Amino acid sequence: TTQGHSMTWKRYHRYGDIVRYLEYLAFRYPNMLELITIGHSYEGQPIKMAKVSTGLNKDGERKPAIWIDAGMHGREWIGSAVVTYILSQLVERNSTYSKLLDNSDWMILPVVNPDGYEYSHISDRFWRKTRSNHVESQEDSRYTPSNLLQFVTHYTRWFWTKCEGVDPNRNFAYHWGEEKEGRASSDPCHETYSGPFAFSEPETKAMADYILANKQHIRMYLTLHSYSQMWLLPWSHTRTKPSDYSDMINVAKKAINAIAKVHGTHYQLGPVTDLMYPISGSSDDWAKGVAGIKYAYTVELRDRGTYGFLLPATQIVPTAREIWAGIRAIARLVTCN
Ligand code: ING
Ligand code: ZN
Repeated sequence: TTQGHSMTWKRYHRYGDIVRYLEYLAFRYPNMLELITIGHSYEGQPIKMAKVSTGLNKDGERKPAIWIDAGMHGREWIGSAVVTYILSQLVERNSTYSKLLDNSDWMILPVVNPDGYEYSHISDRFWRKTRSNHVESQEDSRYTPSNLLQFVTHYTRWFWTKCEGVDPNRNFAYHWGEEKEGRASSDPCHETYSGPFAFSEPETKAMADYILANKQHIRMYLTLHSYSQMWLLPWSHTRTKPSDYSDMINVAKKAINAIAKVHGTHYQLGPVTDLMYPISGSSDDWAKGVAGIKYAYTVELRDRGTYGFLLPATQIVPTAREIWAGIRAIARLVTCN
């Protein structure tokens, strides 16, 4: 096309289109956008993060940054569409957002799990996990005369169920692998398999390494999921509240109020333990508990179940507009010293 990329926000795009758009932005706006390959997926795809910055602040220091990731779960396409929309606003409409960019840097990772994202486009629309294989290395997958039964059972189960992959949002190294009453499983064939060990997945490891190396600059951690329209805050692994819980709630309230003003969309606010169930090894808990980022949130985007993961593409722009309004409403609050 004449515009140099194929992103439309009128349909959902494959990972290749998203990467080409990031490359286009890096080429077209080299003074604002740096494209960083933070690692590679299990299947070898590059994991690309866009860092948006208009340079040092007036005191010659790096500006406080806001991190946003999406596409941790394959089937949750809306998140990646929303963050690329946010990127397009920040970068291609930078004069509108010059005040915002004077005070903050942005680190935007559109697809944390490119293997799962692509698999959900090509093979299984409802694929959630990564695409690694931790089962073949298990003992019962090798035949010996004494384990014939286990061997046959193993491969029968392997054939009929979806045992590949790990749930990235159970794979972070903070209270990892605690099953409790919650939804994290040690069964590789389960949707919420937490992996053989924390950060077993190259995708979560790459993200965590990058965040740790830059944690002193990051003031807010946002991870976009879908669906159910909720603005969730830590802790996710326990019903205990963080000591600065009221600060976190106050900021989040401003976000959901700003969201509601755009199209009247209502987002519920609370810890995931109240609104859903306790979960161990999630990225928001890790961002707060290990990386020490005070404002760490998981946002569950549209809708509330009418279409669920199959959210029509006509809702990309409305969803993106309201979420961008919500994030802008709190960006200044979290970045002023
Ligand atoms: N939901 C999240 C999940 O990973 C969640 C819910 C929120 C977990 C916050 C942990 C922390 O299960 C989706 N849709 O993935
Ligand atoms: Zn998710």
